[in-house]
Amino acid sequence: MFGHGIVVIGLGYIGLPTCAAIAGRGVSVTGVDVNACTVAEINAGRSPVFEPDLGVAVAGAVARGLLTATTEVPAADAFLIAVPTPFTDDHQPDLSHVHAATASIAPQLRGGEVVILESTSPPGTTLQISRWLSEARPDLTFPHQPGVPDVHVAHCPERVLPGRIMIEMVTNDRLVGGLTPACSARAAAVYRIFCEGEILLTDAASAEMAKLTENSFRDVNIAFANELAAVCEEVEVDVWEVIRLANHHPRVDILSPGPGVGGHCIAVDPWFIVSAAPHRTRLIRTAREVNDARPGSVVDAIATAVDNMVDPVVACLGLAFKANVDDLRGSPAVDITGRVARRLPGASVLAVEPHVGKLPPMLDDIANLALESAADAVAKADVVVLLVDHNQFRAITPAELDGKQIVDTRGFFR
Ligand code: SAJ
Repeated sequence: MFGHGIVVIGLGYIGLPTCAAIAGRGVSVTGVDVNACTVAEINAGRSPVFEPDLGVAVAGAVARGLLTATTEVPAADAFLIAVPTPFTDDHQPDLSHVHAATASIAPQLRGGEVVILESTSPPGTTLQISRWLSEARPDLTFPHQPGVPDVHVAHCPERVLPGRIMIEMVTNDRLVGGLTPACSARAAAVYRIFCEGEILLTDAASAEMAKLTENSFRDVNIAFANELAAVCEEVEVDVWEVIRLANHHPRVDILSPGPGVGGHCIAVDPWFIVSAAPHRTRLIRTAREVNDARPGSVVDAIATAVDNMVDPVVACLGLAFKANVDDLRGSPAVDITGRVARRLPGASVLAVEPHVGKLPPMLDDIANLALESAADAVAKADVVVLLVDHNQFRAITPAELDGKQIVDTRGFFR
């Protein structure tokens, strides 16, 4: 069925593991990326991104000749688009990468292919892809047009959790939303290659909304936890104890407060719902605002902790956007660490991130900020700020923290 191969466009945290999963089942796949360094790394059998078990899967797939990377889109039977869908400064979806990927597929179409959008996208994007393709290829028919289309188009959103991608890629249930039922059937065949979860057939717009809904559900729940944390601080009650107790109720399941919501999914996707229906999304928008306000509250708490100290040393534990990943994109911990160093020029700020060897560019030009090991940073610190609950920080003993001010944004040291 896939004798002319499968092409995956975008070789990041989703596209590359998808390539590895397909190749792992013995099916030939070509990965395409605009970044020539990424392409060269993969062709040398190495994964440019860290994710458990991905490196070994890429090495094996390349060695067996089942995975090749390139910067040019070749002809294929199936095209999967896994490129970023960020938002603009005013929280509007930026579909420029999806548009560019679609434009690069168009010249390769002969008829009979399926084009699948995996990137999380606002409602209507899959239909838009079909329209873009038909503008580029008026000689072919597409599913938004009457009749049997030459090319099928579907949305199959990725739903894997960073840190567990290689497992969830195979075991998660998969939403497959075609612009027509025939599009769904064609796209489902691609996922049957490697997906052991249930394949749920639906229409494209429902699949788009379902994916956005999942991440908004989580964002609203985290905002509730973060608001509770602020209330509990005010009334001097331990929020972690309150949530632990409340979660013993059989129908209550509150998530955890933290320093804010990071990454490139949960902090982004709710805005796609807001932008689709601005006057109907008071709750979803407010949740975003509550979560986005958290880093500022943590910076205030640190400023209060160092008040009256002379030449204080502040250790900020963790820079990643969440525990046990090396991904610093959209991380509240990076934001907080940078803001603390700038707001307290008399303080020495020690950033600790066991997963990176150097400070990220947005932090490396701050004079009073340096990268330090956990043990040394804690030993030198007057104030210890726990930002990310990495397993490595479990090694820090109560004796090491004795006598220091603690700002624990995740209830880690309780
Ligand atoms: N966070 C909290 N409190 C919590 C849980 C998370 O503050 O109780 C914070 C984390 O520290 C992090 C952020 O939220 O900064 C997001 O982390 P996450 O682990 O909840 O989610 P992501 O962004 O790594 O992955 C999510 C997943 N979506 C859901 O769980 C509904 C994943 O399945 C999606 O595939 C992914 O978004 C995506 O790509 O959309």
